[in-house]
Amino acid sequence: MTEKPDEAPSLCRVYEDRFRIGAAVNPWTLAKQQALLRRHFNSLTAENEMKFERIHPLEDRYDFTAADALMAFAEEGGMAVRGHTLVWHNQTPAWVFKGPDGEPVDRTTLLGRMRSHIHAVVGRYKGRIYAWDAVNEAVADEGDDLLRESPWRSIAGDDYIGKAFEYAHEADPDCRLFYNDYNESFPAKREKIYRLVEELKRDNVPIHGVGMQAHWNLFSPGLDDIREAIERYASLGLEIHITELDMSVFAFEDRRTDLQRPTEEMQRLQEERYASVFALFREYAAYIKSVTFWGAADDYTWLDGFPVKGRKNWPFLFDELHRPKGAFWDVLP
Ligand code: HAH
Repeated sequence: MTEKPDEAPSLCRVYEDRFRIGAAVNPWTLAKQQALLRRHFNSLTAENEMKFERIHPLEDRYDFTAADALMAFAEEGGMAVRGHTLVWHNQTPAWVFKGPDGEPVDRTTLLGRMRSHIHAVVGRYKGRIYAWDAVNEAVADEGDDLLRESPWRSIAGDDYIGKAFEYAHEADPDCRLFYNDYNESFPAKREKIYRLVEELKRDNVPIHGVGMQAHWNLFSPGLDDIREAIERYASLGLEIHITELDMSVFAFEDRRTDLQRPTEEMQRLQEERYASVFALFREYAAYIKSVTFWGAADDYTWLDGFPVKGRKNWPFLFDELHRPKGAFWDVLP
């Protein structure tokens, strides 16, 4: 594909009748990628700045500085904001689960803390955040257990999930609330996520959507599995958001660290993959209302540190200098 940076259409504009195009940002990318973000994205998500540990590091201390700055950037540019995340087993400070004696608190105390946190955060941005990941990654990857072990679960019980949705719904009844997870397209995990969400719906929990993280790579998951996952989640009568899309150039088991740039073969495969997943997103645009990348351009990605520390990755549609890659042209409708 030839690159035509000057003629590149705005990605969010060409998709505006179908779904929002989002990017996860942090204070560094918000500064460095300003022009790119303004031109191609109409939704923003905080990569870290709205997580529990950042916003509420101590019981009596909230810090909204970075989150407010993101909101201001988005609102100045007429961009929407997608919230991430309220209740998760990671990036949650230890104080949440402990009493003054250092011992685990009881269920009532923990649910009270969850409710205060959710009311403070969701309430602060009421009417300004169109969707929140109310609960992130609660399903177990392996084994027969539906839910993963976590202090939320061991202290509050399995219905901590429903409670998170309830509290968020009290704080902003118009906000769309999502259950968000990874490996969402692998059949075994897909069925667990399906069961969880089906149970939540049966219990009249205010859940409005499933977030498919979509941390994918050049080889996996297969297109048929992605399609099947979309259909399965859509069959619950819920909205679908693609919440954390990136297309790693490495297979998950590939731990090589010697590449200075993506190979020609990687670029070709990435173009094909992006073309086919966006064709799929267009096909299911009646259900998919938002497609957020977990970053914007190849100069910054969390994949530079995961799963191999310090290994560069190139997972996006824009290169390290913010120029549209071949894959950019291939996702246009
Ligand atoms: C996501 N987890 C998280 O939702 C997001 O908040 C974080 O910034 C990056 C990725 C994906 C994930 C994980 O946490 C553990 C294993 C595999 C994938």
